[in-house]
Amino acid sequence: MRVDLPPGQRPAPHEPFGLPQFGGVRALSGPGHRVSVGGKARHPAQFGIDDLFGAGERLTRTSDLHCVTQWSAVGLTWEGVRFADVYRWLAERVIPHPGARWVRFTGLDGYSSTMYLEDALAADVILADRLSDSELTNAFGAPLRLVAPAHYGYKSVKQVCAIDFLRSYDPGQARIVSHPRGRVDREERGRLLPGRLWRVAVTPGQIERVRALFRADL
Ligand SMILES: Nc1nc2c(c(=O)[nH]1)N[C@H]1C(S)=C(S)[C@@H](COP(=O)(O)O)O[C@H]1N2
Ligand SMILES: [Mo]
Repeated sequence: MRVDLPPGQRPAPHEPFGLPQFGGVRALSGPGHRVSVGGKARHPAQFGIDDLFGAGERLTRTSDLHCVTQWSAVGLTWEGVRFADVYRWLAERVIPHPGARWVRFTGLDGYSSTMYLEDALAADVILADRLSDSELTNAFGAPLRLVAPAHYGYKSVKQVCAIDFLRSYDPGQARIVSHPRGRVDREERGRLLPGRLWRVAVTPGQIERVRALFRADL
């Protein structure tokens, strides 16, 4: 087992890794799954996954997933296309407002998380439809999920059904607890406390209390 996890992270204690127990996993919306793209945009529209995937080269990338509640899943191999390629394709069609510097992803369960657009355009951020050489399962985000490895897991929205360009940050389901940027290397765990304090104050055993107190999904 690799031991070079970022500060304050430990290996996920369970297999399969992750949070499906917290995310409200929804059944697939069927082969005709559409993604609504809009927000501050001139021509909001809906697109199929094939449309979005036609925007870029399909690639396979291995990365780690760091949940802010301190577990990390290492060596996950995702397949998909870069969000940056999809964005360029979309931008020509929906025409986002030039001042829209944030992008919100929403899942079928209603969960949403907003990334700083510039962060989402990094080369390692992909929209994935496959994990470990298999189709994604619903629990891990089928039919389409975001994978933003440099950011805490709360940015990696599963079952993406909407992408909205925004002029300001929307905390979504992570409420005031989440950090607008959420970068792991800066330990931007949340807005309320600096990362290193967060880590000490919010131990994995206390996370349920934080979730209940702020009604936050993390
Ligand atoms: N649609 C949706 N996406 C979501 C969540 C969720 O509850 N619903 N939880 C987020 C959080 S907090 C984390 S850590 C990761 C966990 O990803 P996994 O379930 O694939 O492990 O999904 C993120 N994406
Ligand atoms: Mo998380």
